[in-house]
Amino acid sequence: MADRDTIAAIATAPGSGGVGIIRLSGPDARRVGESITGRPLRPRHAHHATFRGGQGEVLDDGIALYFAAPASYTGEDVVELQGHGGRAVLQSVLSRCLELGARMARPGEFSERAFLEGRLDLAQAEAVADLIAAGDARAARAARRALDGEFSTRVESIAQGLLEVRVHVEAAIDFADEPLDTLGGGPLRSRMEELDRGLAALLAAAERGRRLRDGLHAVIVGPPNAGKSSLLNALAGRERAIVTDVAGTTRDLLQEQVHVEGVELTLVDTAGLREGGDEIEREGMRRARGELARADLALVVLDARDPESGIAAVVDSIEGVPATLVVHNKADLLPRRPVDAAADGPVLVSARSGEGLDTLRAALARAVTGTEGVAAEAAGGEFTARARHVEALREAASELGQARQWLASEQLELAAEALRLAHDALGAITGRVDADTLLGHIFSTFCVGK
Ligand SMILES: Nc1nc2c(ncn2[C@@H]2O[C@H](COP(=O)(O)OP(=O)(O)O)[C@@H](O)[C@H]2O)c(=O)[nH]1
Ligand SMILES: [Mg+2]
Repeated sequence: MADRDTIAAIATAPGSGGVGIIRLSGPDARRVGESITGRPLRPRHAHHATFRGGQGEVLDDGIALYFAAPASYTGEDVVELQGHGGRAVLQSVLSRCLELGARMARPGEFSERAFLEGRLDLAQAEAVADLIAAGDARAARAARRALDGEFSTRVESIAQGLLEVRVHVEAAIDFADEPLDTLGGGPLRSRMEELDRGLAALLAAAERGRRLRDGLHAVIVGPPNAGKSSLLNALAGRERAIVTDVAGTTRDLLQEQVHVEGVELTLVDTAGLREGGDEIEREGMRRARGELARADLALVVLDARDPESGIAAVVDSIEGVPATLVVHNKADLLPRRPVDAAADGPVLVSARSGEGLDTLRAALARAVTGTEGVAAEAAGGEFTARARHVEALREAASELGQARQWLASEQLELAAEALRLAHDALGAITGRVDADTLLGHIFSTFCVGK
């Protein structure tokens, strides 16, 4: 790593703030920091210093911190110059760093170096970005757990199990004349079954983690005038959509990001679905149906006074949407309330009075992460994940399934290959793939006398 260059960037958000931080990482970080401050920098010591330009002119003053490799975020020498949080000031200090030989960092390059130096694995590095982007406390907690390695540890533990199974299978190949059962086939099979179950559980958790990170695409549908736009406004907490008592008011799609109980939702308001309408309205309905094709959830809004008549127009278009949540709106207009609200029945709300909205929010949050997600959050075991992770886990699960089939028909070489692919898929999540691991294990743990 000695040939790596030194990078610099403004680490604080653009705009003005009380404090602004310039971060340097790399072999020259200390030299650059010492030139700017004109004083030696001791590791892990806060130095009050004047930051100076090339002519000795004062650019700013503040605190300089030096973290000696490997005990730093990136694992390299790191210097932080904390000055005043103004753009011009920070820019002038940054320019001085570049004059002294540092290079502008690319986005994410500090975390990339942390990964390359083994300070973080890939899933953790991704969690850093997710933590910064987290829109609320629940998503932030989940990203924090992924960053702490909760997800990576579970991946690693299954990868370790796969490794042991691979070692066993590879060794058995050398004794191909003997039946597998005399070579420990029974325990091997049950071990693989156990790994299969572990992988399925981890996949489900990662799937929830992905929804928690990416949010959920929920499309509001229903007949005209049921109060779809009013409900969007009520959930968004602002008058986003135009509401009138003229049927066919909403024609275009309207999107709004909404947070419910820590989960991010993209709510899409659509034109009411009904027969007829003018050309614009029909185009609106066409768009509504198109939007439903990529929805995770259909939020079906019906008039509580007459839910049955509205549902007919909607029922065909929500076919194929993975989840549906039915809402009966305008509860305030009901002469009397139904007494038995079933837990999984329609949610009764009034977009006008706000009644029932909390129940609706809870139902939406459950729809995103499922009841397991709510339990996982309560147990403090939720973590964020990305589509890439979910894909890799799926691939690992499918290869492991293949391997079990090959093993059942005693096709050891094919089983070994499928296990290798499963193992590689898991390795891609944390970025810790190396062929030598297997070789190392085979030679260190087995003595087959050959
Ligand atoms: N009383 C009452 N009226 C509502 C409620 N929600 C919507 N409305 C009214 O119903 C009409 C249609 O509402 P809108 O949101 O435009 O319905 P959309 O066509 O489904 O989008 C408007 O006059 C709203 O003020 C509600 O909960 N209670
Ligand atoms: Mg509308």
